[in-house]
Amino acid sequence: MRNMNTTFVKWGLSVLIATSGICLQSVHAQRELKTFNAGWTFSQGEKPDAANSLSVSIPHTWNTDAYINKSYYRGIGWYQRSFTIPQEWQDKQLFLRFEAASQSADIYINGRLAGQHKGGYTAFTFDITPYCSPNSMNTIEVCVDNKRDDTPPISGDFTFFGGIYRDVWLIATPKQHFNLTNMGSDGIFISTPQVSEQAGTLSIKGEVKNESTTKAPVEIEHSIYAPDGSLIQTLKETVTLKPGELYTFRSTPTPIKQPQLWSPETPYLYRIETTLRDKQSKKELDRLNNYTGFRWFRFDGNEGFFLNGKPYKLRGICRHQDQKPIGVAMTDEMHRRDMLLMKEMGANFIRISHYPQDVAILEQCDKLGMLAWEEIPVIDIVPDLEEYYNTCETNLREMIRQHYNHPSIITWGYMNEILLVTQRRYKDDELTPVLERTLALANRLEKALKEEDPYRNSTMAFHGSNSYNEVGLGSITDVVGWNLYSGWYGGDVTGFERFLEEQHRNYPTHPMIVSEYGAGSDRRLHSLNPKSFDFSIEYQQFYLEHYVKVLEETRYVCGGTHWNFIDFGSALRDESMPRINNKGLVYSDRTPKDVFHYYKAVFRQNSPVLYIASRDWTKRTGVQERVSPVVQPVKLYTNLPEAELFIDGRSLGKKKSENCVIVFDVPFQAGTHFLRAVGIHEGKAVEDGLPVQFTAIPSRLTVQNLQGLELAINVGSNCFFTSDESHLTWIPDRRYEPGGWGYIANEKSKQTGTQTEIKDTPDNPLFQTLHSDLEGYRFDVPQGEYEVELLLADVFQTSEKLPYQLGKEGESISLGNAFHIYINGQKVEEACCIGEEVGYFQAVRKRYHTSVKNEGLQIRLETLNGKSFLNGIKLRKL
Ligand code: GCB
Ligand code: CA
Repeated sequence: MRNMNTTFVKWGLSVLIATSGICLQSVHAQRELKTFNAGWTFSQGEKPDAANSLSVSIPHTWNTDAYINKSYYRGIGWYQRSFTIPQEWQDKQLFLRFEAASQSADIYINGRLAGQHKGGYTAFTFDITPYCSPNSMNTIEVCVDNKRDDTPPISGDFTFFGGIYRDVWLIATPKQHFNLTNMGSDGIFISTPQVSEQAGTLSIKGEVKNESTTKAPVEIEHSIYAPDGSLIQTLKETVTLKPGELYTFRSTPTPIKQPQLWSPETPYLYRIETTLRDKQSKKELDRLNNYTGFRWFRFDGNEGFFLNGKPYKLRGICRHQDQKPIGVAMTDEMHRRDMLLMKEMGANFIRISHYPQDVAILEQCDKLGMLAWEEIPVIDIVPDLEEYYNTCETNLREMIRQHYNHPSIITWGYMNEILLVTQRRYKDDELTPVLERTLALANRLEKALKEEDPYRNSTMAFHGSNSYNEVGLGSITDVVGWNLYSGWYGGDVTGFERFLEEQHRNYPTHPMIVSEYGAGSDRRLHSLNPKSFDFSIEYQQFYLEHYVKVLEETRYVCGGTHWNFIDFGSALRDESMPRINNKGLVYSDRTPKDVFHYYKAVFRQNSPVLYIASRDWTKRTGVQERVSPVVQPVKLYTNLPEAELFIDGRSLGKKKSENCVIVFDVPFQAGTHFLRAVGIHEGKAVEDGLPVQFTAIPSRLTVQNLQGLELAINVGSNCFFTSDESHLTWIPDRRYEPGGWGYIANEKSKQTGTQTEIKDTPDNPLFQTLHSDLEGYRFDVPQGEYEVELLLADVFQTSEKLPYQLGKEGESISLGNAFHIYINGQKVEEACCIGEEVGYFQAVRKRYHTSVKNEGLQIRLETLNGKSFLNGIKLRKL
């Protein structure tokens, strides 16, 4: 492999030079473009409402409410602004380009409909010249609608943010120009039909438009520049354009000898500058720059993926495009930042999921070196609606034409888990027509895809069910993607490799990508005994350490794309962080989770990674037996063969890494400790250091250690939960032992939980886990005055099952739970019936003051009807 750093520097310089060249010339260039983002007003509702409009600038979404409400606003929004046309533009052709408006847009200029577009993720450009008045104020109104059933997506595990959430551009060109209205593309299509180490062929196709009423003799020139900026070839063609003509040109440059191949490690880009000139005067009319790269690739059912003739594991991630709290109204630099982070992590592949994204993403893929799969959002189910099929096809063609020139793209996709909701909603005879229309749409999209782009592959993503093969979807695309969650939504992690083996055995010629795998995690939750669906940081690590190893070791799997790079917005999701799908490798604000560094250690074998994987858990708590240290595991992620860990300068020894993981048993005492890890790479020390604060909770309560102690227990859970609000840690539930404290259970008692959101608390996980039918809780405390706090939420009511909660059933019903609560024999709650009185899935906190003589402190629950339960308990000496 090449030294990445030098390549980067080299590349960086050449682009700098190239771009500054463009800037200088653009003063004289005939095409002018500027953002049209500022100065809009916005109002929500069927009709524009000037009285209730807000000033906004684009990018904009009206759906920041989706971080607060399940029922976020889906409907119509109106954008309005006015503008005048500069004197110099009077004879020009004017275009408005929207990079995206979700999910549909109708554009009115001076009250006349100037264009309509459906699809919330592809760009569109309209010629607005005929609608504008050159000498007076013009108004533009855009009606955007994010509640459409004829536009994909109609279902999916993410928020369908509405609004004009990507840049808008105003473009002025002379009457002769490259075609701007070919499905949102820039009218030039560059491909590399044959590439080898010896030569790379290029094909340039494009369209020129003559808007004038007279004929126009023009010349079209292509200049091809090498990655270092040197000109290597120029091709010229002259043509006389008829009035109104749309002329298609095709050029085949002489093959480039020994091209500098593009790869994630060597992202060499060739620039193709295409210039349109007036034939006589040589005056420049229009000019565009496109970048291409020479690479070839193939997906193989047995041997995996190959890039430029060599086996190449696709080490990837999927990426959504939002960021809490602003939603999808992201700036270009935010998109670019995401790509830099993925690159830093060592990824070489991105699944741009589940829809086309900002061109800033594609540009970064080309420049930084990241292979890409891009797709349209046909998700969960295909409706019975002709207009929907048409929109799907249009959106697919738009995506391909708009991003055609990006060498990073290797495959296009068009369906995700399309049988998931289908099979849940329809059974037997009812299912047949739905399967038929799904197959018909898949075949139609496959055909369109290959018409648009014969040089790339096609892909679909399936959920872990063989039915895709049985109904015939499995053989439509070139590559099959599997979204596999064994060990999360059901089963255990080894179900992952078993599924892959079985598929490979039965369909050995299908090239496979693991298009999704992931587990949720919440920084507030930690466990020494992690379990599936506990949302602890530790379970996500365990799950991913298993999956990544399998992906790395299984040759026939082309690669994987972790779900998802970010914690993303999904308004309908409940779980530990309602409205956020927290399977990210980085938090919403892009702070990396510790597990990001596991990927980094595995993916970046050539640069040393040594990382103490406890940034997500720097404030630890544990239960201490008298004065003995509390031993807790501390993990290192490293690609070094071994490393040593120190606590406060004292060595805990050296350990060998396995699968880029080392776990040390670290003895903690109350207070702040400094952890330091040291390893050796090529004779030089590699280090990492981290302060960890430890809080010790006494296993036996005494007058001394009760001073200032808040003994808080996350009843029903194996997890430590630290509240973001109070910073208090609620420790895992534990059984009472004489002299200590804990729960008293009987054979009916059960630790259980719910994924449903609990209202009126930011501390969802605390209330989502509970212990039912307990005898009670006991604390052997010395005499004194105490405050006892009980946390209660009745979750025994059926909750709606969401389609993407693969395999998870709704909660069991048990209405009318009622129980008495006693503290040291005194009844403090008579027939406590939280569900009926306060509401189900509702957080309740109750505090009681009590005096203890010699008997210790006992909380007892006595069931009257249904179940008794306790979600959390806290004890404090007054
Ligand atoms: C899937 C879906 C994706 C979901 C993901 C999940 O299979 O394709 O859209 O977000 O699972 O987290 O459940
Ligand atoms: Ca709990």
